[in-house]
Formats: sequence, structure tokens, C-alpha cells
Amino acid sequence: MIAEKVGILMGSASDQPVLENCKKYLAAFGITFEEHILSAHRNPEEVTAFTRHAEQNGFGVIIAAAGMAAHLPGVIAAQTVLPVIGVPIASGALNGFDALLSIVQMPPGVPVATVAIGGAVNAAVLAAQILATKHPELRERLREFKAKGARL
Ligand code: RP5
Repeated sequence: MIAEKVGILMGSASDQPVLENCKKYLAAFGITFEEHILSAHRNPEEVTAFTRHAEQNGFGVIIAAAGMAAHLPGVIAAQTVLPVIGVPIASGALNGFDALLSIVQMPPGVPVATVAIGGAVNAAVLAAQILATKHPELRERLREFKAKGARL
């Protein structure tokens, strides 16, 4: 039983299809998650409230996905010591390159572990690997997953 939950936050309901695989992989590893649609720009106060209470609410890792001027992962990372994984979403005229740079170019001291554009699977696997540092049974599941070619 993995006690810590993964928070999956995304900037818009339009990002949801990209996160389907993330949920599928987390579920396969036996990790519980909670999904919230919250935008750094449209719901800044809710993002802060979620982040400030994330530790006490049992979250161990936060995955944050956003497109365009993607500030959501960075704004979350600014307000918690939980590891934050950023997923750039390909939306808008620049097809995710804008989101990639917005998410990856964090200032020193405030890291966001950035995966590829649309990299929802790697976000889930990385979240699992972070939680596995505390849970040997999860480490074993990940070993089996990698031994089978790192696919479900
Ligand atoms: C970002 O703007 C969201 O993460 C989404 O990728 C993009 C477009 O949002 P919608 O206009 O579809 O709500 O904040």
C-alpha cells in the first residue's frame, strides 16, 4: 500500500486527454491519484490553496500539466517542497514548444522536473520512481516494468 497520493493538476479541461496515460500508468503501479483542473492564470488562489495543503493532504508528488505560457508547474514548485513534475502540453500556435520552455527554464532553487511535450507516461513513471525511494514493493514493481521493456 503506497500511502502517498500523486496530485495531477492541469491548466484546462482541454489538457485532459493527454493525462489519460498518466492515470493509466499510476493505476498500474498501484498508486492513488487525485486530478484537478486548475489554471495558474484563471484560478491562482485555488492553485495556492491546493499547493499549501498538499503535504498535509497526503500528496507525495505533484504532476502539473499546462500548455502555452505554462506557469502552473512553476507556481506550484514555488510554494511546496514536494517534487513537482511538469508536463508541457501541445496546445496553441507553437505546439508545445512554448510550454516546454516555460516549464523547463526554472530559476535556481525552484526545480520542476520537466518531461517531454505530452510526456504523460514518463511523468507517471518518474512519480512512481520518486515514491519508490520509500517503498520497496513499488521499487520491485518498477523493476518488473523495466525488465518487460518499460511498457504496460
Ligand atoms: C493553458 O492554456 C492550458 O493548460 C491549456 O493547455 C491552454 C489552453 O486552454 P483552454 O483555452 O483550452 O482552456 O492554460
